[in-house]
Amino acid sequence: MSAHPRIQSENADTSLWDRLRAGLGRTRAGLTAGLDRLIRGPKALDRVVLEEIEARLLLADVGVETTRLLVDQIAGRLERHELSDLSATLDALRAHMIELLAPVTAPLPVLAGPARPFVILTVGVNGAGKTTTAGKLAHYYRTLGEVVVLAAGDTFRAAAVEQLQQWGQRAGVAVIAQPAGTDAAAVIFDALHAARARSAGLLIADTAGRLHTKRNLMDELRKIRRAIDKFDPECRVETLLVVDAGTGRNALAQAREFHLAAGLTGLVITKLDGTARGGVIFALARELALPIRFIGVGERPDDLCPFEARPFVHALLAED
Ligand SMILES: Nc1nc2c(ncn2[C@@H]2O[C@H](COP(=O)(O)OP(=O)(O)O)[C@@H](O)[C@H]2O)c(=O)[nH]1
Ligand SMILES: [Mg+2]
Repeated sequence: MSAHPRIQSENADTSLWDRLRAGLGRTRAGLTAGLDRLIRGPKALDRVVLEEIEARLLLADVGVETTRLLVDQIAGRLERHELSDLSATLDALRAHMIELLAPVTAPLPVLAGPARPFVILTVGVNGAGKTTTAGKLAHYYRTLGEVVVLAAGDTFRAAAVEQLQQWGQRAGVAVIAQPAGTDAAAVIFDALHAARARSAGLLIADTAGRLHTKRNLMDELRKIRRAIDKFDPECRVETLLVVDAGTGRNALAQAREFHLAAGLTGLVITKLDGTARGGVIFALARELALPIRFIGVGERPDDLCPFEARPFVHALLAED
């Protein structure tokens, strides 16, 4: 099992922490920029500040219910005069946010048996970042010392296969592919044999998100699962839904549908760097209760962070 590098703490100057912090910059700015100007002089915090925080949480797509939950907890403490200034208020908010995200903090254990690779399937709608995430994951686990094989399971366009091959080259990982139009389940079945032949501990399979109907898409995912079972019913499979944070509440609807059809085991939330609406992670955590395995904070191989509640929240609500 690979040991995940831990994001030490908000104080440690690790590159992982830097990327996380940079990646969350837009959401952080939306949540915190100029908040201190609302509090003038020795005047204590009041309802106005709380309303401002509430509005900002909503704008960041934290969601109505989750925002209410967070704000109510802060309001109670304000009334009891437990929070003397903005700093204390943000501390309290962070603590409640960490509580919300702690249950979905669960690093992905890559447990491969003898001659039986662990399988990661990236699934999700077109453009969510599946292929990019498959490539980043290959890089990530390769850096941890795993032998990794990539499978080009998006067989709809030649360009999708080429995109994954480029990622394979960058990561120094073999890519098993067949010409566009081949059955995806057959490609993945092939790739499983290739992984076994290379004693690979991990097979990461990309899939298509653009089948003409939802039904076709879900049938295809089931067919892929059957191919893996046929290879070895004891194979452990992580079905990772890749969702684009910028799609806001839509991410929730997608996740529910994919969960029903494909039985998700984890989430990757991508493009947090490109949005001020990174708060959607709280709604996803509360409403789906699925482990958030990784977050995407850019387009480079290193722009993938294992998800951990505490550093995430500290990067999100840092006082600049
Ligand atoms: N900024 C940013 N761009 C990303 C991230 N993940 C993916 N992308 C970009 O999103 C676009 C779609 O990604 P792709 O992997 O092709 O999506 P797919 O259709 O789900 O396979 C590409 O231009 C990627 O470079 C991310 O975390 N941050
Ligand atoms: Mg793709």
